[in-house]
Amino acid sequence: MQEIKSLDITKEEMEYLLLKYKSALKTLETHLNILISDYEFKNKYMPVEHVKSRIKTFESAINKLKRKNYPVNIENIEKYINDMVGIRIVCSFLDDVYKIKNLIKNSKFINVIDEKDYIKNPKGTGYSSYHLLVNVPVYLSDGLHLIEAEIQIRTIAMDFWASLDHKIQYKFEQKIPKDIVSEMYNCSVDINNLDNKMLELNEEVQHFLHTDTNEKE
Ligand code: 0O2
Repeated sequence: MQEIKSLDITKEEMEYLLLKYKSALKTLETHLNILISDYEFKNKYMPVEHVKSRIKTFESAINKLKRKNYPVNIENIEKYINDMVGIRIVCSFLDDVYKIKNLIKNSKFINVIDEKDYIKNPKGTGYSSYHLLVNVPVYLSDGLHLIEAEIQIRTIAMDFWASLDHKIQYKFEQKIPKDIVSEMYNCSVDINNLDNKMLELNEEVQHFLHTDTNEKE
């Protein structure tokens, strides 16, 4: 709390910044829900298990600025913390992640400004996920504001690993013992194998259902 005070920002300014972030989150959530429902209707298939969203706390933004060696001030939060608004889309199978990613990229409403495929190129920790950095249009009384947001798309298996990894990181405040880091990496390899196995099984099931229907006709 002390550090938030040192940001030299009035309560009113902070509330207005939060209002912009909350508006961007609502807009993005609504648009994503529409896109996903439309996909389900047209394909008679729901690739998404659940969607989670959050506004990053100012404490967490300050810690991130420090980790990246930027001076801690409100301008740098707006400039360098591009995931103040965050949405996580958790999918069933590996190929669903790419279906959802393409759905968002083809949307006229959401402007994708950057993307990172941590599934094809996992981070050193073993972290796997697909990240899209987007601009969300928010219309306020003084006109259009483009607010950056991060969309993380991953399978339930990847989400299981990342959630537990996040808890471990939090407990050790980033100073995780080396053997735990290495065990977590090994677990991420197991998770990746499981995801591939589940994808194979699903393809087999689809093939079986398809040939079964064709034989009946
Ligand atoms: P939190 O608490 O989840 O919000 P960059 O400047 O682009 O290299 P940046 O902005 O950190 O760095 O982007 P990156 O690497 O794409 O990661 C952004 C988010 O991905 C993180 O946000 C985490 O949510 C998640 N992430 C990245 N690496 C890991 C990891 O090893 N384990 C887990 N559990 N999550 C990870 P924050 O702000 O760091 O954290």
